[in-house]
Amino acid sequence: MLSKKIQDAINEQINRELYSGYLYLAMSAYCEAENFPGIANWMKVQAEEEQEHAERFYDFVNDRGGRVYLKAIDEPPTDFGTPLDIFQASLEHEQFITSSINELYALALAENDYATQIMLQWFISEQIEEEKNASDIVALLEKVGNNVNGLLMVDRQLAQREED
Ligand code: OFO
Repeated sequence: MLSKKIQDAINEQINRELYSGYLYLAMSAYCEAENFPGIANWMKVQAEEEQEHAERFYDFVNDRGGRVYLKAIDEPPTDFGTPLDIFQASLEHEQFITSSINELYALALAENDYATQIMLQWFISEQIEEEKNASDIVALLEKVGNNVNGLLMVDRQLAQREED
C-alpha cells in the first residue's frame, strides 16, 4: 500500500511526464511549421516516450493499490526559436525532471518505501540518458552554428530516430 505522501508525489510526477509529452509534441509541431521535419520526428518520438513514462507511474500506483488522480496539463509554449534554442530548452526541462525524480526518491527513502525506491531506480538511469541525448545534440548544434548545410545534416540525422 502506498502512503498518501508517496501517492500524491507520484500523481504529481504523472502530470509532469504528461506535460513533458505535451511540451515535446508542441516542439514537434513548431519544427514541422519551420520545415525541420527530422527534428519534428525526433520530438514526436520523444513525446511518445514521455507518455510511456507517465503510464509506467500510472501502472505502479494501481499495482500498489493506490489511486491515480489526473490533473490539468499546462499549455506548452508555441514558439521555440532556433534548433539550438529548442534543444537547450529540452535539456533544461530534463534537468528539472531529473531533480523531481531525485526528490521523489528522497521521499521514498524517508518513508521507508522500498518498492517505490526500486521502481524509481529505472527512472534515475533513464534520466541520465534523457539529459545525455539533449546535451549531445546541443553540442552538435553549437558546432554547426548558422551553417545551413550543417543544420540540414543534423535534421536528416534526427529523422532517423525511431520508437524504441
Ligand atoms: Fe520522462 O523523461 Fe523526459 O521529461
